[in-house]
Amino acid sequence: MSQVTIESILQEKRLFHPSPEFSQKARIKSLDEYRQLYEKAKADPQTFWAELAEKELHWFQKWDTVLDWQPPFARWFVNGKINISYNCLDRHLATWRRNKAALIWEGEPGDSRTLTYAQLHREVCQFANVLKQLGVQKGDRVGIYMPMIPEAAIAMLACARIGAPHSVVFGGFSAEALRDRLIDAEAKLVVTADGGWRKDAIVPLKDQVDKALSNNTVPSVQNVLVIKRTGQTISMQPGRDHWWHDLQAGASAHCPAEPMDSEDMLFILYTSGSTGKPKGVVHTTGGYNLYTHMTTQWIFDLRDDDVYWCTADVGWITGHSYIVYGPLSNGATTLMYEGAPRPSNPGCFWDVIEKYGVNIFYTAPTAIRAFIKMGEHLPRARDLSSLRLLGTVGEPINPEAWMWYYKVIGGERCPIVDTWWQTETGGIMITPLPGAIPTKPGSATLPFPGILADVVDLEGNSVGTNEGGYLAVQHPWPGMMRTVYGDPDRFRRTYWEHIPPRDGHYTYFAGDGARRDEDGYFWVMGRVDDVINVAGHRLGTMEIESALVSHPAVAEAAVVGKPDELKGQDIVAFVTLEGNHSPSDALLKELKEHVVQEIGAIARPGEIRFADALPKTRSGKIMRRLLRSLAAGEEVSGDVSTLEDRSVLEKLRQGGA
Ligand code: 7RM
Repeated sequence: MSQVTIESILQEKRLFHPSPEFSQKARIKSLDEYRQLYEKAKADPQTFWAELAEKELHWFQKWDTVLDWQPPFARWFVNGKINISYNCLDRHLATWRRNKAALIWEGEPGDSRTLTYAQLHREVCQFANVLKQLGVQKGDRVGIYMPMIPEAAIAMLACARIGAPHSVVFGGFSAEALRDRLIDAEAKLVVTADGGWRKDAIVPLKDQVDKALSNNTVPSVQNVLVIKRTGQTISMQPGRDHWWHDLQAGASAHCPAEPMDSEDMLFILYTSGSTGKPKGVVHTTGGYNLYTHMTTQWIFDLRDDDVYWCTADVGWITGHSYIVYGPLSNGATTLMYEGAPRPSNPGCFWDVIEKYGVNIFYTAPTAIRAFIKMGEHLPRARDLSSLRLLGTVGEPINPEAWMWYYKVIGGERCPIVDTWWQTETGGIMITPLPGAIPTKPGSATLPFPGILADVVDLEGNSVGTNEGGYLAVQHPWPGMMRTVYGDPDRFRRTYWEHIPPRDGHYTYFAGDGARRDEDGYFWVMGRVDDVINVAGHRLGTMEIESALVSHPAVAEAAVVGKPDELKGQDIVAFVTLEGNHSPSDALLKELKEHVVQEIGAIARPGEIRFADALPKTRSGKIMRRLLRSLAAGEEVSGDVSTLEDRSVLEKLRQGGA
């Protein structure tokens, strides 16, 4: 894979226009229309968002102030009363959509299920009543640790319905990682399943929950609600653990949606940063509902007869915003898939597209690169002619992968929306509007209306055309995170103080490097902090280092990312050992396994290198820049004058064990 470099970007001149046919039918039909919207929103963001909020969402009570901005704390639609579960379900029931498919689920192995809006509403109400029966009240946090089954979405919507913020933990995280998150969120109840299917094997989710809760380390958790999925034997702790199907049987399907304050917390979602433990990103109700609603509608150009498929897991923000809330708020048909491409079924994605006639397909560059490797013959063997729009998210897409996606999957007829955004932003920020904005392979193009994105230096000044800088946002937007759960100070430090505020004017620092070309198009280069993006999964180097150091054999660890053809980046760990341990293949394996135990399989280091010492500055800081070059197999360039002991570098270059 070619790396995303300044040179490759400057060379990329190809421009792809949407077909006139696509543009004519699109929600936003031309570059002019986009520019008008953008200028309108820029001139008066509050009126722009207020008009959409009024027109597009149901409110129990209208707000009295559109935006209260006490930097860096924003409140949108102040004193408005709204419920996102109502907007995703109830309001569609009074229309012809009542019996429209809301959720199509394709499970493993070969299971499937379709829920209409009326059926989904019914199950969500029952689930909400069961939560209440188990003592969950408005404001209580609920942990959700689930496979990709309809009940994951049902649980989220049920929490939203009664005003209990959810905190979904990706089912691939370990018991330790789950425990940390449940403790931080002080969850009162956990929703899980006996197991989930993952690549021909069962993930024992309930066992992990038992482990996470063992020895009463999470005293806040009073009940565990278990969905039967795989049917394997699990242990049920009397009084604490309950089968969903038992309780569902007696649950009423009537449960009015609780009118929530716009700024009531909707969910916490943990994400990795450069320092410390993962942060609990807090999103609230009204602004998030509006932002995910509008971005879904305009970016995916949703029409009522579309089948829309986003391949993310609900454990990530993409699953929250673009499998569940955004599509359902729009009354769309959203597809949820439990499976993943694997050797026994490498063409499964194309089977799903053909089977359901998927029109809109949203996936990650890492998946696209894996498809390329598996071979063109697989998608070519399926009828993909239903597709009319493609999307990518999670990491920069290299132009070759973009071209392959465009040609082989999209048949050169589908626009591609390369969508840049983050857990923190709640929804997509920089993206083509597919009928309006011509695309360039590798560029996320232009900001969504209402988003004042820029590329700046560390003083907050815009940098020149094609100059590198930091991706930043100048004005609050409805979907932005409100705080770090329990740590408002960390919120301020992490996002609002890297670029010093000037005259009370605050700038959001995204943590990505970027540049803008002569057309104003954004080219996102990747993280500028100690976050590694492995196959679209965001991991903090420090988390992995802490996991390694918690092993008795490890004295010190430094983790960096190295370019990887498939995953974008892979994890390389440099490790020094305690005196009584020596490098061996067995220890290497053990350390990798240890990281999996501590965090989850997504954090398994691709490579561990044993070293005598780590390169440090005179003040004792690990010189990651050197390690990154070493990991990538590049010549160590640049200034090494601050390196304390040059012989360390020599030894590392020669390679450890
Ligand atoms: C949605 C999501 C956020 C980080 C972000 C970037 C990277 C995401 C793109 C991208 C280039 C894109 N949330 N990123 N999308 N980089 N082009 N279209 O991924 O919180 O998990 O990660 O992902 O570095 O800061 S996330």
